[in-house]
Amino acid sequence: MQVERVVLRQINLPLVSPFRTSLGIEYEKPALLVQVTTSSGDGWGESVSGFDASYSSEYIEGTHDVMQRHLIPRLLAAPSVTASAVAPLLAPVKGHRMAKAALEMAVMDAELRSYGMSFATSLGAVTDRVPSGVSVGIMNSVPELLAAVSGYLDQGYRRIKLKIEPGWDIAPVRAVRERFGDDVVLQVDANAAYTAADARHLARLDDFGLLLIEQPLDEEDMRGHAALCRDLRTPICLDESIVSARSAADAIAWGACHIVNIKPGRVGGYLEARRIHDVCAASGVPVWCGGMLETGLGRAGNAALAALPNFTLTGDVSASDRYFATDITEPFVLRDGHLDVPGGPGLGVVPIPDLLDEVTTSMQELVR
Ligand code: OSB
Ligand code: MG
Repeated sequence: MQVERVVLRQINLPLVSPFRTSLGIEYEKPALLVQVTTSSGDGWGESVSGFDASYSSEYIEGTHDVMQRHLIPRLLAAPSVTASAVAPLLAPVKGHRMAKAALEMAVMDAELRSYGMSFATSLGAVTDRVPSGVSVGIMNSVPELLAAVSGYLDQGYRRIKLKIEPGWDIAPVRAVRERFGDDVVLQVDANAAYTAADARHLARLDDFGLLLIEQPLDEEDMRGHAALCRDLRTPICLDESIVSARSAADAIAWGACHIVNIKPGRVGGYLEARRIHDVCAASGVPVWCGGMLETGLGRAGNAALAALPNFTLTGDVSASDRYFATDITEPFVLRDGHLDVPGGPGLGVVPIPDLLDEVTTSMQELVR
């Protein structure tokens, strides 16, 4: 299959409520979408890079730039491309995993559609629905947080993740535990807001029966995370630190995590995400699927990934209405606390043209 044309489209979707983390506050969700036209049909991809470079070094304008200058020319010049060939083809360009992930996703969507095969089947899914968790941002007050958590539990979410930072950690976690009880599956995510010197403070979270603490320290602080693994009773999960199957294998070997959050965008695509799943499975390390407030496109792929056998923990794959009043695809809905894994060819969803046009802020076409 040959890539004949790539359309880059930046969109901006308003969020139903602001999402605050230790990294900052987001009112809207930008995304860079990729539409490839190949000799075997079209495919869609979504980059998870954001406005600023706060979560990782990648950001949407940088993603756009490296795609058009360095990555897409390689795709267009290749005599034959398959999803599996995308990463090797783009490997001479260092880094930029979010950009590479979106391009691989689009090629994979086109390829699988041409076979009539779903992402789920192709990746090795073993279920047709996945339990849904929700990531709850930092709020202005504990009562506001309790109201938000109460609403999500009423909707049926199976697991609550609280964003934490210094000054918003022990008290909100205690309040949620006291109000909703020990049966609520509860975890926290610090997005690297602490340092090794905070170990004693973080150990106070051990009182609350948390499933895990996600990325407490800097993404490069492997020794610090290994020390926390030894000193805390609560399991440590890595997000930002895990950028490849190799880094996952290293983190496990160094005792730097008990659990891994897998985000396809962060690790260069669904195929590397599956390799991380496999490495973790071989080491007895459970994984779960993270999220980056994706549109229905990324959500479709994430739901498929989350259906693999070692995704034994509930992911941040929430329903579309947790994020957007109107998604750009048919919305994902919560049924009995689960999302259905799309079973149609490729991602199993496509953007709805009118909805897409409404939120598009710029477009660029590159041809062979
Ligand atoms: O650390 O998991 C994170 C959103 C943006 C950037 C980083 C993170 C998140 C989330 C949201 O927690 C998860 C979701 O998509 O619901
Ligand atoms: Mg995280």
